[in-house]
Amino acid sequence: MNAIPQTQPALSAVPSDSAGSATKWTVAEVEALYNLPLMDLVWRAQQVHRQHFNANEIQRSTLLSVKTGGCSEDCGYCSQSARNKAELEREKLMPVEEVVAAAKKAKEKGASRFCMGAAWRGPKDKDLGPVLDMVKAVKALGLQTCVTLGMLKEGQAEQLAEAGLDYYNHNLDTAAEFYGQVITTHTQQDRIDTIGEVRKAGINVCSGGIVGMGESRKNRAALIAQLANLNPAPESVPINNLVAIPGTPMANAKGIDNFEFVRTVAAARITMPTSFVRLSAGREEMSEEMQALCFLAGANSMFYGDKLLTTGNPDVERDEVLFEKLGLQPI
Ligand code: SAM
Ligand code: DTB
Ligand code: SF4
Repeated sequence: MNAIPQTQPALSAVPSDSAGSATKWTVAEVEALYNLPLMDLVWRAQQVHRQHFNANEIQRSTLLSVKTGGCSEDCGYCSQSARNKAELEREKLMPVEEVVAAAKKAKEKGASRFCMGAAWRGPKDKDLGPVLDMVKAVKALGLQTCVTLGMLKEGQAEQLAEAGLDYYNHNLDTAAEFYGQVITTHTQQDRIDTIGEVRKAGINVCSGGIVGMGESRKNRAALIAQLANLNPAPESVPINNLVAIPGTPMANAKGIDNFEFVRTVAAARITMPTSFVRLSAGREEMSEEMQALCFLAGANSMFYGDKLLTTGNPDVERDEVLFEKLGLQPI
């Protein structure tokens, strides 16, 4: 029998100063990854993934919106912006006991991390106290803790660190060049500054973005390069596929092709080899096969639980079936 020739992926896309301590990626280098044939791109992502992780393991985080709606910001994708017209019941900050009850359930169902989200531009000092109590109580259950509260003022990250916070989620969301078309009430630099505060306090950074908002491939590559060039790169990188919510300016966004989403996951994996890449919003609309492709491309984390913040997520039973079919184990 003839040996089947093994084609090697073109290795033109390598980071420009990979000999340096922090690997820097140019936008062109990340675009070159996107331009690889899909099989070669996924093969490369798999190789990188397996150097640093067990490819059969998936980390699971459960989300809870602890303060819903009425946000002052104008993020075009978000149901929780007071400026958007999405149908949503505003809710005050949840009592700590209710948060703890939800965290207990999440732990019983197999989540390892509990992420509490608040629809704020940033927390007022009076709001931070109850959130610190939530962090302490959830941590006491033996769960990793994560919060996403918007922009932090000096000193707030330290208070969160003292309460035992493990992760702070704050996404760069989209490329600097596209940011102003999605959000005008704060800048991407504001977000970078908050990530700096989080780092300074010694909390792990969870930062990623959203695709499918009408951005170009170059914009997507620029976002990935920017995340990878944060020094160090975020420990956790959520890749959200836009959930087009009626009443938001993005309600009729065209979205991106599934394979373009897979390419984005692969580019994140290759450029951030030791980070957890999270298959985030948009999973409810994805087939089992599409999700498996994302795992093959290096995604090794997901939101687990019937709800994201205000929109749906595959229910836990459906996810268990998928894990079983794919032989995936929780971390
Ligand atoms: N207010 C805080 C903030 O903006 O960081 C925390 C909550 S905010 C809803 C968290 C993240 O969810 C956003 O940065 C965005 O990446 C993601 N997100 C929000 N709405 C989304 C949607 N419709 N589709 C996909 N991702 C979304
Ligand atoms: C992240 O990157 N995605 C999560 C979490 N971090 C907070 C939120 C997704 C929200 C999707 C739309 C919604 O449910 O409102
Ligand atoms: Fe507010 Fe965050 Fe939604 Fe923007 S993404 S409107 S900051 S809750």
